[in-house]
Amino acid sequence: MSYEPVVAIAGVTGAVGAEFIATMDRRAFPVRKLKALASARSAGKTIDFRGERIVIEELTEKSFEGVDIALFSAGSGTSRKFSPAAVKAGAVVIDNSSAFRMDPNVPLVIPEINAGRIREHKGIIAVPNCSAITALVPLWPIHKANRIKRVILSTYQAASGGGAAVMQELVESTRAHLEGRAFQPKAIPHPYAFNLFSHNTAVDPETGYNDEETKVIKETRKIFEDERIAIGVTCVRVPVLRAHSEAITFECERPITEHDVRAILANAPGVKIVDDRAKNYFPMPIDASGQDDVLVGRIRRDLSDASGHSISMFVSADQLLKGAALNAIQIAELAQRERPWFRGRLRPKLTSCRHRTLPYDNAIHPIHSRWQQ
Ligand code: NAP
Ligand code: 2RA
Repeated sequence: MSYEPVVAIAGVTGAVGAEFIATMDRRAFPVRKLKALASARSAGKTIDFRGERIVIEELTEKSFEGVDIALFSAGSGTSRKFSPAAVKAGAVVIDNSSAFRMDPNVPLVIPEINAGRIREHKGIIAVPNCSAITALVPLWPIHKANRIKRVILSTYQAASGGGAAVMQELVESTRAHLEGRAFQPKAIPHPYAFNLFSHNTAVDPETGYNDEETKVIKETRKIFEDERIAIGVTCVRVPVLRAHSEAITFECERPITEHDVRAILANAPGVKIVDDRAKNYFPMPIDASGQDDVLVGRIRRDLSDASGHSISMFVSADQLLKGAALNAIQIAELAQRERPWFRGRLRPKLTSCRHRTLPYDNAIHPIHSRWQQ
């Protein structure tokens, strides 16, 4: 008999929450029962899931009785406050916020890179920052083939990265601008229509780096398990509704050509090459939106490095999907498939499976082919 978990979504009314529902449906993720959780503001509203109308409940510490998998996407404060109760109730928390990412006891997982880390969880598995995921899915197979010493990346981050309210602000401020009306910014601190601005997270007065940039640097080192990798990041919010893009230049330990990179990425899980010089057709957020892969193009030699160790490229990915909901559901699929590694109710089976080899023990592992179908 197949195992069907009880799933709770904390933040079901948000931009990521809506994609949890859509992604579970699209991938036919087995769900015995869905608990829809949000703030008191949304309690009593309903969502539709697989033909059923589900009433949204206020998230409280009592929300997790009988829950196997708790998908959190309601801000880091909410994750910090309620995840312990979910873990105590026996659920595995898959958290999209930054609350636990750098906790040494919490695996920080991009399944295409380090799926095996899931086995080490103590109740919480963290989904990395979406700008980090977008860069690291294509950089990892290159790093495996020829260690990357240094990365410089600049982001072009969509409104959707800031949540439903920021998307709405982009639409409303653009409409107001076109109609010649004044618009008072509410969700972000700057005018958004026909503008861009440095990422709207706090800036460290000492270093000049904002929180988003610091997350990319720290999380890359944790996921790659490489503290020596040198990273320079500039994060910028652009007036694109959905899907982040990034200009990335990287330097490898040994010489590397654009042909090497294309050959590596041609078979890389979660990557699609979009690189048509003749048609000047490269990754665009409009093409990245609503699909699972990180689109990679403009693969070319970095002319500023005469040694031939450096490559530049441009990528786009739907950060609501691969940067958040899809990555979380991929983790849930692995955890569900390997459910003896769960805690709580499923813990009794753990002992008998402790020494079993998982299918994803190698860095690039066989189950990727199934994800790509
Ligand atoms: P959003 O559209 O603003 O949605 C926020 C959600 O959190 C809503 O469902 C909201 O419920 C709920 N919420 C807020 N405060 C709550 C509380 N005290 N108790 C219970 N629920 C509460 O934001 P989002 O873009 O979906 O992002 C949510 C989380 O995912 C954040 O931690 C964000 O950093 C992370 N994340 C987002 C992205 C992205 O691309 N957007 C990518 C990676 C990670 P109400 O509707 O009831 O207020
Ligand atoms: C952003 N990284 O785009 C975030 C998603 N929460 O702001």
